Amino acid sequence: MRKWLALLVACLALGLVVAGCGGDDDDDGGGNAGGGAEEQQPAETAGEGGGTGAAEVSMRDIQFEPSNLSVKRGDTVTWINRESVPHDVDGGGEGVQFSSGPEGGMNDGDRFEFTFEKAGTYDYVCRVHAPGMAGTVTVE
Ligand code: CU1
Repeated sequence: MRKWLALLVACLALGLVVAGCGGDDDDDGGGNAGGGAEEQQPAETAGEGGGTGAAEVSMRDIQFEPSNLSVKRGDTVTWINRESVPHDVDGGGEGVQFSSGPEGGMNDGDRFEFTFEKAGTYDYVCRVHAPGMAGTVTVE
């Protein structure tokens, strides 16, 4: 009776080891397949005159990042507040004004988008932290 029990325990132990190895093999196969399936599509190239581009400015550490940005005519710039300090975007140039709204109206995670249709230089500030928190968008 004891021999039979020992054999049963041995079989169970062996079974666990085999099952463990099988699981590892499955994981490896899945990982390889996942890596091979990842294909990077080439970035969409802007047509003549641009107009489909997008750029992002983060508001972090009481600064715009990047504070100097160059885009093409028709590009949309998105400002995103990435900290718990309230900010805003307010400025203009070339006879065009843009504003995210009330002073300090952008909270953590809030976004403001503006599409630049006219070439030129646009200066803007965060009214809460001006003049230290300022930026420029150059539209080509
Ligand atoms: Cu600010």
